[in-house]
Amino acid sequence: MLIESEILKMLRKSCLSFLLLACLGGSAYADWAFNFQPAVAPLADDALRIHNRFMVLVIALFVSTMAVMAYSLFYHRKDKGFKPAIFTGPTTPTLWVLSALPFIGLVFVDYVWVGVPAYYAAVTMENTQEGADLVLRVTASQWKWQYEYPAQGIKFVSSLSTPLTQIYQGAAKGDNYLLEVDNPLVLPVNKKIRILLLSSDVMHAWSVPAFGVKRAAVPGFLRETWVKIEKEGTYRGQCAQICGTNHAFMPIVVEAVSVERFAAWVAKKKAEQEALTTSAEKVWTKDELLQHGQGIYEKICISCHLPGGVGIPGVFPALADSKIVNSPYQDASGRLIKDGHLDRVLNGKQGTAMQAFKNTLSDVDIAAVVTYERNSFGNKTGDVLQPVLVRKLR
Ligand code: HEC
Ligand SMILES: [Cu+2]
Repeated sequence: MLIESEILKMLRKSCLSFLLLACLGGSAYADWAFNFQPAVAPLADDALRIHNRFMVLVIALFVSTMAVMAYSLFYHRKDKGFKPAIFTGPTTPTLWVLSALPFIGLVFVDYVWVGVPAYYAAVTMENTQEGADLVLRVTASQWKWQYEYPAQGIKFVSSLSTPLTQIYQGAAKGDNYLLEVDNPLVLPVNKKIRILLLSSDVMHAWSVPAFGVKRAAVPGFLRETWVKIEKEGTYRGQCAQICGTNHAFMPIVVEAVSVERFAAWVAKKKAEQEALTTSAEKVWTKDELLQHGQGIYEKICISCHLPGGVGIPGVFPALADSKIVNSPYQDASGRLIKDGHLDRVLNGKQGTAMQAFKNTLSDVDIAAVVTYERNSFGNKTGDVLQPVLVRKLR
């Protein structure tokens, strides 16, 4: 690997000097990085190694063929009186050998140096189950990730936390612009993590370059991949499959921590979830619900229904003055009204971008956001939906 990295280093240097000479005064030198993110997992090591070998081969071929061509063009040119030989392929045994040798050599080098490792890398990539210490279920949806640890009984949603002002209103951009989330995924280092990938709407892809992991989540299929993170740290990725207007707004943040810190995090997360269950049982005041609901709206619903609930005519309906939002969600006998407000939020609308939120939002979240919508944007139903009722009707 020494030669490969030396060559890459040289390449980087020459690219840099060229850039510097061409346009820069030297100030941007330190910011300019080339090559992949450092690999912190076996799959990324493999991918990087094979990629580098390919690069070495391709560059060697490019340089040698171009050199022969340039030499021939220059020294065998017509104005030097050079008479071209006319033949269309090897005619003598010597020529046959000279043609066959590079071919065989190339096939051999390709096969042994790149093909065999690539084969093993591909097999390793698919070996998701053997020796797995932990199972993680990832469900993609427009435009967020839901992470679930079935054995630990933990489930949460992770979505973009970059303020909208930075995106739309020209506020100064943070260091991790569009690469930051509210609830990062937390994983232990040096454990094999089997990742099950699902999608609840369209195709997405879970991709973290430092792990060498990039796998599409396809609706109706269960896809798998795995990772074993070898170094503690924060790693960032993004959805890597164009999945709609806010495709750029579903980043992935992974905190890789020691096994002990992971255990502590699991305990904390479980306690939080239990607190959530108890808080769903109490009676909430209207103000509490409105405040919490506004938070949920601004985090999740605003990307489609927009600030002020104005929507985009013909694409995302306005919630301001919406018939559904301003009509009851429950009939006289206390049953959920089909296509009513609560039903729409719980169950979504099949075949549209309005997804079912019953699996990703808690009773409190749903009660709050529905109450908020019914009493905001000029809507004045005045009613309050309690979390206990959501639990009963969901
Ligand atoms: C991915 C885009 C998207 C997101 C995010 C989204 N919605 Fe919707 N929503 C839609 C679409 C599209 C419809 C229209 C569905 C249809 O054709 O009836 C809709 C319809 C609705 C309606 C019915 C309005 C009407 O008059 O038809 C309500 C209520 C609603 N959404 C609430 C919410 C809430 C609450 C959230 C956040 C928890 C949310 N939506 C998040 C796309 C979205
Ligand atoms: Cu996506």
